[in-house]
Amino acid sequence: MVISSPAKQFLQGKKLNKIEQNKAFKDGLDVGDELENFAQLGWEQVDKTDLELRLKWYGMFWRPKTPGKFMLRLRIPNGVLNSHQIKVVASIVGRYGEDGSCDITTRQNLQLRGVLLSDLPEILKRLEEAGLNTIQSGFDNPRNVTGNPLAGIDPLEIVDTRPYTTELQNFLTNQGKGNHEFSNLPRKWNTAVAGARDNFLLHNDIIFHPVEHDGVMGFGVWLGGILSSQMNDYALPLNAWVKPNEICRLTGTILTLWRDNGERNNRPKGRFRMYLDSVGIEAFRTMVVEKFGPLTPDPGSVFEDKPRSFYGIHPQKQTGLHYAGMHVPVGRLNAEDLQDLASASLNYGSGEIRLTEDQNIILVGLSTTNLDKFQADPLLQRFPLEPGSIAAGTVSCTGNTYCSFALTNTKDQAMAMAHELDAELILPEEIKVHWTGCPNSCGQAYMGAIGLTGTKARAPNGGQGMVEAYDLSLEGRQGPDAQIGTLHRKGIPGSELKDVLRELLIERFGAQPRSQPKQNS
Ligand code: SRM
Ligand code: SF4
Repeated sequence: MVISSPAKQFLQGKKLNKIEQNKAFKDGLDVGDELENFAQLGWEQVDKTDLELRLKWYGMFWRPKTPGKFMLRLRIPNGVLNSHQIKVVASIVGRYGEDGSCDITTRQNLQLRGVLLSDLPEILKRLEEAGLNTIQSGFDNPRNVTGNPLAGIDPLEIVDTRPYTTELQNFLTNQGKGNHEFSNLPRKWNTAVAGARDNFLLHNDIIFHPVEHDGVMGFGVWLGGILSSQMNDYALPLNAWVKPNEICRLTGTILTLWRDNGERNNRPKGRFRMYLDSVGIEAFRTMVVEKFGPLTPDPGSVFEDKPRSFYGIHPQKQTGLHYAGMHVPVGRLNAEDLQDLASASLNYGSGEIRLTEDQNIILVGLSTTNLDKFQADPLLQRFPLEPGSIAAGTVSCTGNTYCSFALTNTKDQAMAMAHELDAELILPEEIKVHWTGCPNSCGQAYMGAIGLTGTKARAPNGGQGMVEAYDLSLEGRQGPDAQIGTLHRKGIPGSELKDVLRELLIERFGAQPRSQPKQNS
């Protein structure tokens, strides 16, 4: 086995699965010099492994469902976008007509659809000019760094997470140029920084949670959150506290330990959490200390408050300014939507938008004098400030329109279900319903009060063959009494799902049938 670069000596002597062999033979970042050539050749002529694997290091995902029309995943640390960036994304998506669209992802990020390989070099250039990036956003790389969506405007914030999410992104990606130190990890790596007591991010591989020690603000460190087909669990405390200027070095230390020692043969066992469990958190802490130096014990970083709902208009910490939480049904936007949102952010706010992990948006910097005009804008019919309780908490992964792992059409079904159930039921509060099209759990099913994981089941009522179905989990929670959901029922055929959900919502979540079904607009 030829190992491509001296930096990859950590692979020497290890048993490598097929994917690892391909990564070792040629690093994903190495296709960077070939993008112009690929664009000219066309996808049919590009080496299959470069096309289907290595292009992901540049955010470009081959879609077997739509051959030749790629998905392009950006990196948007902390989910902060300005109106110019939104317009650039709109114009990229817009050129692909019906094929072009954009999804807000469960990592506070955007993915563009319909992208042609011939356009990639020019698109990357335009994104870079706008201060956006796609580098190492997929596969065995450090993913988009998430933070408090209200960073810098949050009346309840402990620290503004933006400088830290940006610093971490720059560290992990070598200022967006691509970082060979972390371009060949055993699997993906998720980083997050909390900024307020209710920022719940324990599903990430590393979480920095703000807490003071001896009057100095720093971060408690939590490790090993995972949602996957193999296991679902929240992060464990490392019992370590670091100063803000140490977060990158600590992340680098931990990443290097896992990169060098993690599983490279049995791919499902390659995730950081499996490595952490195999070593044990205490022993791992000792390994970190050996490389990093002494660690201060965590003075008590805990996730104290239940996550807030962002919907509606709320005061910012800046007097006279407000933010507006708007619902984007299952996070899907087209070019016109993006243009309209960019215009609204300029007309009413400071020209900035935030993306949330729940696949919604927050408009920032609305002055009191603009609120009436804003509330009368027809845009709010598309992206309401007060969606129904079920729509409000609905999160969905991509599903079978574009994802070849998907066993179900999550986004369309999630949207239709929320619409119908909100029309029939009144709930006392917003409820988290997380839909995911397969056990990979991109839609974070086990974090939801109700989690729906796509599967196949026998057709009901003696029908022929297999049909789309869902495994249903319950009682996933974020906040102080956090817990991962537990499986409640397996294989509910799609045609029976609505009745099952309706009954559960009434019995367990205090839903009341409306006397007259609500007329949804
Ligand atoms: Fe994911 C793979 C979509 C967040 C766990 N994920 C995929 C792929 C790339 C599979 C593929 O090639 O088709 C999906 C692309 C479909 C498409 O065309 O859009 C995909 N994942 C997504 C997104 C878009 C879901 C969404 O609709 O929001 C999210 C993109 C985030 C981003 O911007 O970077 C997304 N994926 C997640 C999350 C949630 C999170 O990060 O908080 C998880 C669970 C958390 C975790 O990783 O622990 C997640 N995705 C996976 C896995 C399972 C990993 C595992 O260890 O088993 C896979 C499969 C894999 O990696 O082999 C996967
Ligand atoms: Fe695709 Fe499965 Fe992820 Fe949904 S959960 S986007 S179906 S890989």
